[in-house]
Amino acid sequence: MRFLLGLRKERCYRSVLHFEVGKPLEAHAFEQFEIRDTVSIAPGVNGFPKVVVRHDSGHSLEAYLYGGHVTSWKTPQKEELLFLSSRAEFVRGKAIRGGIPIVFPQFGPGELPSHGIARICPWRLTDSKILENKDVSITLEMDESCHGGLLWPYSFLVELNIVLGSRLGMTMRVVNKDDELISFQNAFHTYFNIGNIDDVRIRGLSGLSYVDQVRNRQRMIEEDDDVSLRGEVDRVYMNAPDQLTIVDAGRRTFHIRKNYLNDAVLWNPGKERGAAIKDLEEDGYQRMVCLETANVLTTITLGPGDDYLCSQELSYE
Ligand code: TA6
Repeated sequence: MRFLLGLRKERCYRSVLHFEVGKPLEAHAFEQFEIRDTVSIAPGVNGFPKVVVRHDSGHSLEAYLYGGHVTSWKTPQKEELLFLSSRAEFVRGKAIRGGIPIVFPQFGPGELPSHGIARICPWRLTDSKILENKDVSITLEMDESCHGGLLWPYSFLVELNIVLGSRLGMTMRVVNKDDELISFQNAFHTYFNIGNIDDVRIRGLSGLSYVDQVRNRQRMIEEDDDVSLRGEVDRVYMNAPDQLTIVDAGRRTFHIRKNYLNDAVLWNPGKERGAAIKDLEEDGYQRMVCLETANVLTTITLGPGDDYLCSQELSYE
């Protein structure tokens, strides 16, 4: 693995007037990856294929091939740990609101659709297995063929390995298959399911410098050990520590561990902005918090043939 941080390559994006998102995927194309009582492929909302994974501990998850998108992660007591909007739209060309969208190769506004193309492309299931420690692993991948090579004019591969045990591990591997440098941003844009935003505190951010997206991208320093969210919050924390915590008072605590992801994004739209998001319920903002492990202010640049790996691991108590 070899990668350079911080370089940005300028390249003209092809102008695309009409964009068709990949070819439709059929669940039965991936039946060979089913494992009895452990991994199954089923039609999800609007017939979009989803992979359902069950672990011996009773934990389960669902991942849509559309977007390589984990939409559900449940405890053995069937309590949902991720927030998924009941108004989420499962339509081609639109991202699913909630779960764990994969952001790649662009985070913010730019030439590409918001948060890039990975979350609006069909992915393929390429592997499933039960590991020696009994955790269940599935692997999905996407490349330029998923969007016809139109939106991002490079040859690449993104592999997403998802491991379910009593924790949820996700590893993203990006391979540069082009003969030029590629530069990108990426993120696991996790929507955590919480009781009420007023009761939530984030730990691990104290002392960090952040860009405040709701205050004209001002640079600020986080002064709080326990960060609360009042109103709209949209911040990119630089050089965030690899261990972060969400305390959802009286309910549960989430632990987030990241590797080779430099930044952490904290987002909640608050009441007014939340109400303006069509695919979010009016009170949806109260029941979700996004704490994203990301490269936003950091850009990853890969030379031809090089690859890059990063991961996050989620657990709770
Ligand atoms: O990650 C934070 C953020 O970029 C916010 O600025 C907010 O707009 C959010 O993600 C959701 O973006 P989306 O494109 O999914 O509506």
